Amino acid sequence: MTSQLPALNQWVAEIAQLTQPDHIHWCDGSDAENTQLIEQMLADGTLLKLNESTHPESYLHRSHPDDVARVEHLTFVCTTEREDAGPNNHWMAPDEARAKMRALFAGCMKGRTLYVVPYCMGPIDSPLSRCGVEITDSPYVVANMRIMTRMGQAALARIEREGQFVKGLHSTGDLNPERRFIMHFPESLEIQSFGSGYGGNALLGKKCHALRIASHQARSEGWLAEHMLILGIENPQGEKHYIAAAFPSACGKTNLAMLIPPEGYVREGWKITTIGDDICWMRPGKDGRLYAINPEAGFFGVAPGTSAKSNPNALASIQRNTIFTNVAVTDDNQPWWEGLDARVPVTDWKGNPFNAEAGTPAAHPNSRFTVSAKQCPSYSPEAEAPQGVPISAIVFGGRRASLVPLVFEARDWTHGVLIGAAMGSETTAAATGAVGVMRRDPMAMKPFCGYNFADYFTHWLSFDKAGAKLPKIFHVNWFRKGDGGDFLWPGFGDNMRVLEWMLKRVAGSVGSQETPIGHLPNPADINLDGLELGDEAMQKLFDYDRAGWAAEFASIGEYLEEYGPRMPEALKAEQQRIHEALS
Ligand code: TSX
Ligand code: MN
Repeated sequence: MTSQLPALNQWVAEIAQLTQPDHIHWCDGSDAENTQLIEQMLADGTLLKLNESTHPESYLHRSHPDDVARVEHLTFVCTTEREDAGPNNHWMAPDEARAKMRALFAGCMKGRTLYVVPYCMGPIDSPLSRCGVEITDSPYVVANMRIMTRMGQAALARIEREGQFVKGLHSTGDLNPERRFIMHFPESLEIQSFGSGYGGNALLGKKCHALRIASHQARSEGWLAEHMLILGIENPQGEKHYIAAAFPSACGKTNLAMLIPPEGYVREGWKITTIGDDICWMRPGKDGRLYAINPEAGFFGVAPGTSAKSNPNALASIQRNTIFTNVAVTDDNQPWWEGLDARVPVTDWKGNPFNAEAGTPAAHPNSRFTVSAKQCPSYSPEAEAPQGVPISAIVFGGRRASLVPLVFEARDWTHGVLIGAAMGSETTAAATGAVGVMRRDPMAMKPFCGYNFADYFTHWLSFDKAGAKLPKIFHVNWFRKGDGGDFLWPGFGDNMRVLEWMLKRVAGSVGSQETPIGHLPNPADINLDGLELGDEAMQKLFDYDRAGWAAEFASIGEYLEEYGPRMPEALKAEQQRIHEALS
């Protein structure tokens, strides 16, 4: 098979010439094709079938033990000018990168099948969507791309119509970490990934396309490609609002996207719906508001910590038609991970007998589930709307044991951009090993912005122009601890109370305490019915420490200096204004 687009046929022929596959398969995305691929992967051990009665049509994949996460030190943005990639990216000259990758790809598909995977990021009929084609030699990648994107015939038809697509080339190679690179060429809309089969490195539609390449494209076309969940809130009057939120890893983005409100809220008729849990593309509409789509079609979620308590909607989603990667297995062949329940698994993520005494986790801390968003009970029909959903509030957040209050609101757009640029989070054991160290991660985009952060902040500021009806910007912290070391806020479903306050602020129906760091809630304006917060919680969650914030703003100033002379003056001025107001 070939396509009706000569440029695509030519590219596939060129890559086949370079990589020398035994077979070429153009993916149509059909059920029959998927069934055939799954059977093949079961036969060669790439997939293991899980318990059919508890988890119908679900499979376990065990990756190479050295290939379990994204590899930031091997991820490059290859722009002509080094400065365009910025200090936030590793850079390599495009010619040098191409030569390096060409040598790796030469002959790498001998004995393998080359799959041509056409995909669409976003609803197939949305003007906000963008298409790509991934060439890969991994049937596991094909099966995951089928869940995570609109993959196959319909995407190919759109690509043939538009004539433009992101070219993604991927091979697992020999999985040698010494021969592993993830290269991005934003100027020519190309991605080349070699030597890893892991999600973020291999499912090129996700981080590589929908964030790194798309952020670059978004800048030149006047939109935003962000690392944000999107959720819908419906109040008892039936009014719907949409919120986009960015958090660094380990802050529970997927949990917030699928939040179940406290009982009292449900009884009154409040509803939360899920549009997306990871990526948000937004563009100003004719009315000046920002309209958002989720470019993905599925969830590639972290398994550990997912339970009936932390996220019932996620757990319900993954009872069938799910690909699990690097989880443990129980004696009756069910997937298991730390934090799921009290059972003890028999096999660890590497396939070895699990030894509970050894003190190492049974599931890999970065083990994952891949599942269609349509299986999520809270999935919103609006997620398929071609025009997207209008965003009423943008939320930034981080994991901060001290200083940062539960919620505050930016004074205006520029202040909000500064709050996003200054975002920070404390590391957890799962991420690094060093626990509790504050890392700044502007807009949760540090690993994903495909161009210079200084230019990125300038781009964000540019949305504040005549006729714009921009969302309000908030900052939240679910992770404030008391002097005794306990979390002061119950979090999870109770975060609904904070979301409700945001909507009241959007409606203009409540006031606030004005402080140099922004608008803090009057505690009486947040519904705390049914919660028992002590004096320490009330004080620390709803007040701010002036001296502590003065030190924080000094640190923010130093941090922003790192992005050099391209930093927008307006952002530096905003930092200085607040720093002075605090001293
Ligand atoms: O996801 C979380 N959210 C957002 C939920 C919508 N987590 C888990 C983070 C790891 C991914 C949270 N953890 C949240 C939260 O709001 N808050 C906390 C901290 C916390 C942990 C446990 C309790 C309270 C707070 N309480 C008990 O375990 C009883
Ligand atoms: Mn993410």
